[in-house]
Amino acid sequence: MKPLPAEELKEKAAEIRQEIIKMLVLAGSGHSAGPLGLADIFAALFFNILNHDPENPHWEDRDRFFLSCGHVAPAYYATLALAGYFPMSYLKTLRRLDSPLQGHPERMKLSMIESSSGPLGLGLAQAAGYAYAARMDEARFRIFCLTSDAEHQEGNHWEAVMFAGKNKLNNLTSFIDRNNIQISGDTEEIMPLEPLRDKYESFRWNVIEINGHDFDQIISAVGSARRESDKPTVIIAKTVPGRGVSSMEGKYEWHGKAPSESEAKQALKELKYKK
Ligand SMILES: Cc1ncc(C[n+]2csc(CCOP(=O)(O)OP(=O)(O)O)c2C)c(N)n1
Ligand SMILES: [Mg+2]
Repeated sequence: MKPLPAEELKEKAAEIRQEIIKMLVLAGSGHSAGPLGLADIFAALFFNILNHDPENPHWEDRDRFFLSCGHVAPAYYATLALAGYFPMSYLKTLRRLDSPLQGHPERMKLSMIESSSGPLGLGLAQAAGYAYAARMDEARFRIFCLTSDAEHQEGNHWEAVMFAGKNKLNNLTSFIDRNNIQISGDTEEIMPLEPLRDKYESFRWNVIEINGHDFDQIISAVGSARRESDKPTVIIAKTVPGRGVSSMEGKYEWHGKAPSESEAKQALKELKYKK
């Protein structure tokens, strides 16, 4: 796909956020905070960074994207629909029993995605294994992973961090959604994750910290990752959970809750795209 400039990415992110709200209110359940906070990163990935072709989803040279924190599925689904992977009408079926769009992404129902996810802490191991195999194959594509911050409380995630560092997987770029919330509160109160930078550096990773709502920073961080010759890169993206909806911003209570009809109406008003 042709990369979109930052101004158009802003518009795409606004559309993603609106679709998230519309999907969630119809479904009557699901995750609001994480998906809204990640809309900018999804827009940057699928409309600028990734080398992919929605008309040829299994193209061999496509970049591979692994969504590790599957509960942010509404943002992923809205992005895939807007990119043209499936009709927008699918979004109305979120979480229905017969829908391809389950509460967490399921590869058996959506063949264009690389993996199913939902159980936290598994995606980086999948992405790192793929990156290792891709290097053996001398493949030209790159491997991307999106993880949440609370996934860093899972032991097996750190095995993948160790494996990727040891094997100098410079074809692997992982994002952390550093929104400081998890299901029941603040990450630093429940199980402190800091200092994240030092931890990754000690596992031999290249670490970049950015504002996860700034398109120039997101794109330029991936540019530096591409230039890295012997380390995997982690991009610690600081985001605001619930971004764009004032009543949800920064509140862990919106981790796994859908808006009511009146809340959704208000949210959609706030999310109208302004140039
Ligand atoms: C292995 C595992 N344990 C527990 C859960 C239940 N669970 C879903 S999301 C979540 C934590 C949410 O924190 P984070 O991943 O940072 O997501 P955010 O709230 O920022 O969207 C938990 C414990 C799960 N999906 N997988
Ligand atoms: Mg979080």
